[in-house]
Amino acid sequence: MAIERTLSILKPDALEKGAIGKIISRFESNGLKPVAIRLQHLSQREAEGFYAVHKDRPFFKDLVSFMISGPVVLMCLEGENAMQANRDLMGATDPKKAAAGTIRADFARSIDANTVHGSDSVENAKNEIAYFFRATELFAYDYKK
Ligand code: IDP
Ligand code: MG
Repeated sequence: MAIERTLSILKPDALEKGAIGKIISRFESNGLKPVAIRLQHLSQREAEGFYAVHKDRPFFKDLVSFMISGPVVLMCLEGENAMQANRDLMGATDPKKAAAGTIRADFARSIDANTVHGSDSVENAKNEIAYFFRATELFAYDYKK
């Protein structure tokens, strides 16, 4: 299987709860290595741009206001099958429907405050990583060592 990269965002509720360490630990113990990490308070423009695909959905306004309600942790994760591996660890969008043991089942309180974002395709992952990180900010692990 190929080494892939995906974008993860720990949403404001993750920081509010003091849960970022526990969540990052789940990534690390499941073969997902951070290759870039930054804590940032997104502006409205940045959040709207990131979620532009959802701009016509009824929840768009609430989603953007939640995402700028506090700082987030932006991360590029790398590992085998990273996009799907991250989605599996996250669980379903609605925490009520998320499988037991997933991040959203364990930490999220609602579909709005659902703790984590993860890219949903390898193609989208490339664009989402480039939206927040310059190529020079991504650490290149040497897997031959
Ligand atoms: P995902 O985060 O699991 O990929 P998306 O469908 O891409 O889910 O939606 C982006 C975000 O928008 C979700 O994480 C969630 O916070 C919010 N969202 C999605 N659907 C709803 C909804 O029906 N009501 C309220 N918020 C929603
Ligand atoms: Mg999505």
